[in-house]
Amino acid sequence: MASVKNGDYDGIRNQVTKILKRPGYDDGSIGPVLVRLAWHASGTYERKDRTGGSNGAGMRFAPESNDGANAGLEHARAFLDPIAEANPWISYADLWTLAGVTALEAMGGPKTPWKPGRTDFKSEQAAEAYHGKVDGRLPDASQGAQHIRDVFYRMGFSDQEIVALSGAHNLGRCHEDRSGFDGKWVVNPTRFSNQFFKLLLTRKWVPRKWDGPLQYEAVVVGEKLMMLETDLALIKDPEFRVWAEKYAADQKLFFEHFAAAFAKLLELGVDRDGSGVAPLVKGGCPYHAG
Ligand code: DDH
Repeated sequence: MASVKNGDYDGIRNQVTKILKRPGYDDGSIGPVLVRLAWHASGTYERKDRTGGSNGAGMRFAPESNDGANAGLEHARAFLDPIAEANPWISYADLWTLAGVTALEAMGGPKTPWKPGRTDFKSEQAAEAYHGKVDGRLPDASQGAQHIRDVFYRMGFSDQEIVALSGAHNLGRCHEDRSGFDGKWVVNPTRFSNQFFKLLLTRKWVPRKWDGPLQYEAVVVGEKLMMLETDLALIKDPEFRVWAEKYAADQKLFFEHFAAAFAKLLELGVDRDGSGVAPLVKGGCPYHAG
């Protein structure tokens, strides 16, 4: 991998775009798992004490790297390592989040505003001193609306933003050896769209009969699609359902809301100082603390 000039983030975007296609891996693209990496790197945020979030790239260290919810993301990180090694000037925290927005756009999704400035923890001890323990903060797919709200309200998201973000399940698939779940949500999982919401609302979802954890399948010949308990909560809960219906009917609205909520997610806990750098100071940037 060649290097690009210090500060050339478009050059990094190009390098990410070039490695997305990967015949033989899942559905032929590493795009979905890169989006998931950006989300899990950021989704540990706790607004009360301003810990967690993408700054620091704590997932390189235990216990975050060993969190069951992050199983499989070692592949996503490894896919990006050659870019990190060729360009030591970019932080892992910036690279992971930039790769997520780049992959989303390359798969037909909206352009998500993204800013650099994240810095990296130097060690596991530094990560723990700053964040405390962030493992166990990501959502559990076997639970319902209350759990989803507990997790996303903790980060400062609204019901509308929760439903928009959940539309990321237009992409990728579940892997039995990672989460225990199996299958994809939509027919074309490497193309971003509002299909997830359309399928959620129009198919009859029944529990799959298998030895694995509870998940749902639609009984339509020729389609082998799945939903998680947390996905179904988006239509069972009346407030969530209002947004699921709007997004199923209006892809443009979904894209706008998704890009805004995804950008907000990637910014959580990234408190930049006057020079545009987000220092790893306990409790966030001293200028904003309190
Ligand atoms: Fe997700 N997700 N996700 N998800 N997610 C999985 C895969 C992917 C939950 C559980 C799972 C978001 C929200 C939730 C993506 C993006 C996003 C898998 C399967 C599980 C389980 C993992 C595996 O086996 O490899 C739960 C629960 C929630 C919830 O909100 C309650 C959000 C907000 C996003 C986002 O990006 C904004 C993507 C992409 C994937 C596909 C990954 C892949 O490898 O393919």
